[in-house]
Amino acid sequence: MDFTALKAQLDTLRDHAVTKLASVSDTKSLNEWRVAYLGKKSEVSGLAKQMGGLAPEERPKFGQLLNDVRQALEAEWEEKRNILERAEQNARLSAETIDITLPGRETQPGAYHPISRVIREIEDVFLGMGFMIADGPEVETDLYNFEMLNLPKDHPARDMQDTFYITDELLMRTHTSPMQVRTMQRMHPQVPVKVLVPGRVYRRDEDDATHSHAFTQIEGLVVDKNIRMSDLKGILEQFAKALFGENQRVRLRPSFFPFTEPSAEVDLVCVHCGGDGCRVCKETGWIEILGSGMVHPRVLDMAGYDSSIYSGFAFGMGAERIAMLKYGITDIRQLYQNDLRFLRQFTGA
Ligand code: 2NL
Repeated sequence: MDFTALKAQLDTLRDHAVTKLASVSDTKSLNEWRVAYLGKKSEVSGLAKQMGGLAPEERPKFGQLLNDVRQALEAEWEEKRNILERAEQNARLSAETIDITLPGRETQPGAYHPISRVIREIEDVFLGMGFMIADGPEVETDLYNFEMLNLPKDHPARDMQDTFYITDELLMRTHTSPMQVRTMQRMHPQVPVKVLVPGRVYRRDEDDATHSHAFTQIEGLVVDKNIRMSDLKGILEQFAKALFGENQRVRLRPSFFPFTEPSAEVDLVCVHCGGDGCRVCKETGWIEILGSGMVHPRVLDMAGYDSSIYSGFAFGMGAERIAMLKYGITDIRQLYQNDLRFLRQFTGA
């Protein structure tokens, strides 16, 4: 192989490499180009190996030419790499662009369930009057749910018909009174006892628009010396005004509960007609909101408070009933169905 032929091969190779490089359009094929023309097994390296066939005085000259071509191709490669990297970065940047003019995703704010709202509001009222708040188990013993509340073994309220029994001795509480009994036992001999107990209770009822086999009871209890019926009425009047407006009044009607004596049903001026008489109050002008009474002496004595020294009053209401009156809900079942169209109506303050 003579010098001229070898140089011609080198020139062809360089021209070929430059032409090829012009069509390279991504960094992957640029790498392949580099391996093909500048790598250890490349054609340029192949020509270098043939240098040995030249006359000794021609070798440095060809070596020089080879180096010039190598450097020229290196420089071309470098330039191409810069162009491609810049282009690829620009493509990446514009693909990742965030369009800040797009509207945001709508968020659905949560809301307290109307029952939770009523519980909180009533708790606030009674906390303000110095009551403490207690809660406890929904599975209760016969002793605390019935016996301690003056409901002896043969009492009709203990019937399988009315109570969800788990065993002979265990049942789903039918009222929150067991926690009031426990509070009295824990507080004894301290007075006053002033406690409010909100919680779920269970009764074997047929569900309809105004009844549920599981509902939320809120019970209150006060025990001290010299507690009278007028104390009960005063507290309930405060409660009615706080929940239903400053000009509310309450009315007590005689009633019966095994754990209070005397007992009274408490009415509110009809929230619908203001007392004039309408369909809601069945033309009476009054709406029943809770049951109450003076704690039965036997209940006080069993809990540890000597009924010849101490007296007390108690009351109980359904949070569902209060919520229905406050928010104009006509079917109690709406409070348990978790229909968002219903619940979203309570997002306001
Ligand atoms: C109701 C009516 C009432 C009581 C609950 C009570 C509790 C103790 C002692 C005496 Cl520890 N009484 N609670 C009294 C009268 C009525 O509830 O819940 N109507 C829905």
